[in-house]
Amino acid sequence: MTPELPTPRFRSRLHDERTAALLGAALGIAFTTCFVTGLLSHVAQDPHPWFAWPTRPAGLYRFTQGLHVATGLAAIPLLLAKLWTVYPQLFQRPVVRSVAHGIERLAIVPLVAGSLFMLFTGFGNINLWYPWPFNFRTSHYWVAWITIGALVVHLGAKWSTTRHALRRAAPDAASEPTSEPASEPASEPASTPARVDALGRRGFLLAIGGAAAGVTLFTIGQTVWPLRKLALLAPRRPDTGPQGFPVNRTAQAAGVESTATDPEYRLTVEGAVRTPLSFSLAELRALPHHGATLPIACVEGWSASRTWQGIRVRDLLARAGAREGASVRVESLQARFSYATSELTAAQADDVDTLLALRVEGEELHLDHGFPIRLIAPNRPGVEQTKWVTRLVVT
Ligand SMILES: Nc1nc2c(c(=O)[nH]1)N[C@H]1C(S)=C(S)[C@@H](COP(=O)(O)O)O[C@H]1N2
Ligand SMILES: [Mo]
Repeated sequence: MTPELPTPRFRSRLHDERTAALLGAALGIAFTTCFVTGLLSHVAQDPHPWFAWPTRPAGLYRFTQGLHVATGLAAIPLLLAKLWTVYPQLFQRPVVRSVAHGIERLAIVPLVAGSLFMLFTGFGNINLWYPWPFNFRTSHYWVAWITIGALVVHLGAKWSTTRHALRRAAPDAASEPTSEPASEPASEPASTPARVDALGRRGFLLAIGGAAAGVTLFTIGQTVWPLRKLALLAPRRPDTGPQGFPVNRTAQAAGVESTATDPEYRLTVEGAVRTPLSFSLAELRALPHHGATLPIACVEGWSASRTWQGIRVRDLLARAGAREGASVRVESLQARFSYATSELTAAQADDVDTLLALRVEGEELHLDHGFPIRLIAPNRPGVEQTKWVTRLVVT
């Protein structure tokens, strides 16, 4: 087998193939899960003509997006450890041994750069921290494809090495000789990282596995309710905020404090309808109400399930004489913001649990949760659960 260790400087077993293979396998699983759940999130947000994101199960998006953020976060310590394990290969000589080897090494560039980009931008996004000039969603989406493409090339190139390294029983630390490089630059000082070496591979992997598990344990409570008290590292706790659950954008930040509390407030139903409708808040309160227990599942990974009471969108559509199979644009009082409106597909508009909610857990909605009314519908990304709704446009 070709030696992977280029210089005596990197004799540490933490840089060997088995360590790299184990971390690589863990990363492969995390990245694949993160990629698939990320694609689902895009499908859920941009309806595709050939794939309708279902309205049931109601908590599906909560699960897939919770998994997306959890696997992305767990991948951060794994990726840093993996990069540290394999960085000696940067000094491998000759730089390129063959065409296949050249392609394999070239694919490392988009793989490493893409992975760092994905984890960094994702981490920034869940903290509502955007220290970059480009659009998060578009770049996070396209770089994901580049990264996963590079990962496929990398897996193809490393498949047999990895399998071999994983199959081999963990060798005894004292007896196994470190593979020697074919050519070694004599000038390299032999400075073994002794402290880490003493830790051994098992200790290193345990520490990294522990870090990944710890990150998961201390953030997953943002979406797994029983673990909410442990969500110490998560930017949001699902039980914190007005009425006991989080707010992403307050009424003040959205600039709707006065319009939402204006006595002249009205909800209108217009567009492709036989009878356009218009209601005051008092009239909305007098309409038949229904209850539904549904989560808000933010794309940033937190979620909170609540029991909402409000008016069924399908009832309003029937009253307005909308055709069967109509879709609906839901508009907020909020101006000039890409998420101030959202679309309901025909299936979503027709669902018995798609509500314009006036109340949550029996209380009138807090202004920051969308007073006087907000949209809440099953299996929708949180960003599409529009607050401060003032108009339904039927299409
Ligand atoms: N009009 C409007 N609606 C909105 C938002 C917004 O910024 N403006 N934020 C959305 C996002 S990103 C989420 S996760 C939920 C949060 O709902 P909550 O504040 O009631 O918890 O509201 C959604 N509805
Ligand atoms: Mo959100």
